[in-house]
Amino acid sequence: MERTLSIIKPDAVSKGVMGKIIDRFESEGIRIVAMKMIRLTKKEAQAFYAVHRDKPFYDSLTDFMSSGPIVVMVLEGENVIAKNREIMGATNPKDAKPGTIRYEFATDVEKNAVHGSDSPQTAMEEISFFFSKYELIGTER
Ligand code: IDP
Ligand code: MG
Repeated sequence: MERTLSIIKPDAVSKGVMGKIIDRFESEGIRIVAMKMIRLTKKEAQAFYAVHRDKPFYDSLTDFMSSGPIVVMVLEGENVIAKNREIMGATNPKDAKPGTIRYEFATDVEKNAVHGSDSPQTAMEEISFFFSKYELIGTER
């Protein structure tokens, strides 16, 4: 059983498609074991995306990610890291397959509706960036 971090980004929250995105996960049999709505500061967005700090889009991306509320979730299921990436679709919605979340709901390559961890290591780091063990259903304590 695997866990991954999912974020519904500010563009999707402001478009009013939170429920539709959550429905996609539930329809695929993925369990949601933690969820909250928050708004990141610019500094927090910079820390979350630190891996991209040398990219030309870093400043704009972190402005966007701190521009409004987001929904952070922990998804659980078999192979859920890869499965979520598949349901999300390609980073650039122009390359995303029909039926994927980004095909349906993304605005452009930056405002692309959702985030998903890309490996077991980043999933663990990203989950603990947002959640304590008290907020993760089914975590022993
Ligand atoms: P991912 O979200 O599909 O894993 P990453 O390459 O990790 O894609 O990039 C993180 C985020 O940075 C993307 O989801 C998107 O919001 C933004 N981003 C990636 N590439 C570009 C770009 O070329 N221009 C603007 N923003 C980008
Ligand atoms: Mg990524």
